[in-house]
Amino acid sequence: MKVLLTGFEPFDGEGINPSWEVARALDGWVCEGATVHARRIACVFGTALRELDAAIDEVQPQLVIGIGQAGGRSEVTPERVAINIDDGRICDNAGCQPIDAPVIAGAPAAYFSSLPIKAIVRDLRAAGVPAAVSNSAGTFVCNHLFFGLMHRIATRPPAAGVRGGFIHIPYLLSQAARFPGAPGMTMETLVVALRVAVSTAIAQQSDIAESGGQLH
Ligand code: PCA
Repeated sequence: MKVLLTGFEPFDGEGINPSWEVARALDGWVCEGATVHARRIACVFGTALRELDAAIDEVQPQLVIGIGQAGGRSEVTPERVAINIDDGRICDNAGCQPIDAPVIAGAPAAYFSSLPIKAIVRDLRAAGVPAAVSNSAGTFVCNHLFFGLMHRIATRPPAAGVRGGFIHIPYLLSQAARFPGAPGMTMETLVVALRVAVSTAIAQQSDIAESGGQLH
């Protein structure tokens, strides 16, 4: 089994993006027989989806977890839903700022994550990591990537039983230090968090495989 973990390049004037730092820290990690493959994605509308498509074609994963920075959040937050809207509060890294545009014209309004988001939150908290389900991934490039991922899984499954979703993570402490009052987490905590999320998602995959594809 292969797991694709994506992280984003820095954006909005930051020099670092914890999502890529944590993804690449887990590159090559073997969890319950599954190997993690990390890929860095541009923080650019459109390009991000082309890079995701190429990574899925190359890796052929059974599980895809996108990771993104959510500056200001104090918890690790598995996202429940991706919506079919691009609406940039700021420009992306190519200077584009779509407003009220669909991610994919003609696609459904929204897709739900197929990760076990409640189980991930439970296991994160048990591991001592502050966590909560989030009901909005925003309308910037993270939601764009999440929506594109779920649309691809729904319409062009790379393999039977592929599951996917998105997890937002807080600033690293070094970033938070530049915004007084903003919460942050250590790299160590973020690495633990993503290890827990991946292993909980894999455990769910194994349960599904053993039950012949039926969720229970
Ligand atoms: N966070 C942004 C885009 C890239 C990232 O890491 C977002 O939440 O949309």
